Amino acid sequence: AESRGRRAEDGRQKTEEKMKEKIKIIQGDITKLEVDAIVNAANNSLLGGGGVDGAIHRSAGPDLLEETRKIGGCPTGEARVSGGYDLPARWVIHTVGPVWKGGSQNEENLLASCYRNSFAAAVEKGVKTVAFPAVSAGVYGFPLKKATEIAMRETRQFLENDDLLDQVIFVCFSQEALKIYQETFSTRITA
Ligand code: AR6
Repeated sequence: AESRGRRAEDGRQKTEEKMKEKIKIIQGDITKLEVDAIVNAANNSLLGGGGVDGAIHRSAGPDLLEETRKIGGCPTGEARVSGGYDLPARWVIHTVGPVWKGGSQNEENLLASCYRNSFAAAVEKGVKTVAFPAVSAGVYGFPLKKATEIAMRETRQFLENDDLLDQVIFVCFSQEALKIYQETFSTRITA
């Protein structure tokens, strides 16, 4: 029983080391990152909008809109991939988060699906490094702390079962978001 306990503890430590190595939390503008893919917090039309979506379309240039027009939209909780065009990132993974309506409209599961489907899309393209904004936590009103917990949980689950990604970067726009992400990382990932 003692060695079983030790093995379980070794396993936990290994997971923790892997998470610390692969997950990075930074403050900044996601459009500036030289990663294989950045995730966009899009809307169902995929035709652009405000927030991070607007910033991504502005930096990528009009060819992005031309491609997303052809994709023809995306249901909430799913993800679609386009090129990055003038962005430093090679790919944009467009995911559509839920609008927060108080929590009784399946919002948490839909947001978890955004992360799962974005990871699946990243794997499909052979991406090694991917950056996420706080999907749904802006205009769509999802409480940031709760959104962060879902993001961390899904990322941990993915990284535990898959060795295809080298780096997952959470990009926080504000200092406040940075603090929440860092706190959630210490309680959810390395606790
Ligand atoms: N880099 C990183 N994060 C950013 C950036 C940036 N350049 N700009 C904003 N954020 P939001 P949502 C943060 O509103 O809530 C659009 O109109 C921001 O501070 O962009 O999913 C779409 O077209 C926040 O923490 O996305 C949809 O209609 C996070 O990104 C709708 O907004 C997400 O905020 C989607 O709303």
